[in-house]
Parts: sequence; structure tokens; C-alpha cells
Amino acid sequence: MALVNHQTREVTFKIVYAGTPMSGKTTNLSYVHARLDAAQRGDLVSVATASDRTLYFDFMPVTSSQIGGYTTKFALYTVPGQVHYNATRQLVLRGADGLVFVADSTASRLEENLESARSLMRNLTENSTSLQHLPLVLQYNKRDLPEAAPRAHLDFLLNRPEKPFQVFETIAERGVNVFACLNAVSQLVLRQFHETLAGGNPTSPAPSGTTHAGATATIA
Ligand SMILES: Nc1nc2c(ncn2[C@@H]2O[C@H](COP(=O)(O)OP(=O)(O)O)[C@@H](O)[C@H]2O)c(=O)[nH]1
Ligand SMILES: [Mg+2]
Repeated sequence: MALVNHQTREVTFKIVYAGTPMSGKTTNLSYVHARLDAAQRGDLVSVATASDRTLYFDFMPVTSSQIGGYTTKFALYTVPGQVHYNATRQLVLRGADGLVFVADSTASRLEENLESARSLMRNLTENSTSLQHLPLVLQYNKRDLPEAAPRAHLDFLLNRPEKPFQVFETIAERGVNVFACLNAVSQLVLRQFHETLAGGNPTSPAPSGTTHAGATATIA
């Protein structure tokens, strides 16, 4: 649920990166953090174990454009993939305005991606959220690996709804398509917000699109 603060004239949207453990969720946020200048983003707060696996979640605020006199902010989160942190996962997912599902392209991990996608659906259902109203983009990460499964194979497993999701083939470690993916989900989130507002409150901002500076690809 977008947070609109009329006092500070800010709108904050929550974008959650989900997906199987070690698929590259934290790497996405680290790259965005490294590429944006400090004025545009807050600290990347990671609660991780010594072995560098996200225990609870990562969080980073990103300030985007001014739209209709309002500052648009995106709070980026990752959820822990490990099964035993399901309660945390559900909590982080609550109130999400948009999702990025990060799949690991490694051929031997396809079943794990599928299980993670199923678990995401269960969590959304338990949160009384449906993907019909929640923008989602798919990210096929680690495309650099020689053992990466063909895109068609990943599509077959993960992208067969009536209206397929937008897909980004990424190499998060090198930042390839990381911003393109973030921009796409941000745009979907803004469009959804705009549609919800349509005919509504005239004092609320009317977003038309956004870009994140430092992007390798931007949306007009
Ligand atoms: N080869 C390759 N490795 C990646 C890529 N993105 C992330 N990784 C590696 O995958 C591992 C897990 O990444 P991490 O972001 O911690 O995964 P998370 O558990 O989903 O947050 C790390 O060793 C990353 O360096 C990529 O595009 N290609
Ligand atoms: Mg992580």
C-alpha cells in the first residue's frame, strides 16, 4: 500500500525482491546502492549472518522523481528465501506495492525456483493479496553462467499465466539489466497507483512515469 504523506509531500512505494536463496536478490540492491549517489538513496541496511546470507531482510530507500509536487520514494526490500524464515518473509511481503521475482538461471536450481514461486503465491494468498492487483516482473539472473538454463525453459516453468510477466535477463553481479528491471517494476507500480487514484483525490500526485538515475535503461 503506497504511503502518501501530504505534510512532507512524499509518496513511498514498497518494492520487494523475492526468490530462492542465493538467486541474487541482495546483489541487486547492492548494485543499485553502489550506482546511485548518496543524495538519492539511503543506507542499505542488511541483516545478514556471518556467512553473508540474508537472515531477515535488506532494506534501502531510493528517492526518485518529483511528480505533481510530490517526491516519489521507493523502499526496496529483499525477503529471506530460507524456508524456516517464512514468518519474516510474510511480514516483509505485507503491504508490497510491487514484486521482483529473482530466479536463479542455474540449470540445477530450477526446481528450487519453482518451489520459491509456489511459496510466494501461498504467502500472498495468506496475506489476502493476489497477483492480479500486484505488479510483478520476473528476473532471470546469472545469465553469465555456462550452466544457465535456456530462457524458454525458465519461461515454461515460471511464466505461463494468461498475461505473461515482463522478463529481464540479468547478470546482477555486473549490474546488467538491474536498473531496467527496477525501472519496469517502478513504472508498473506507478501506473497501478495512478489507476487506483483515477477520478479520486485531486490533491494527490498524478505520476506518469519514472526513472532511476544511474540506470542502464530508463523509462520515459
Ligand atoms: N555468476 C553469477 N553470480 C551471481 C550473480 N548475481 C549474484 N551472484 C552470486 O550469487 C550469490 C548469492 O547472491 P545474493 O545476492 O547474496 O543472493 P540472495 O540470497 O538472493 O540475496 C553471491 O555469491 C553472488 O555473488 C550473477 O548474475 N552471476
Ligand atoms: Mg540476500
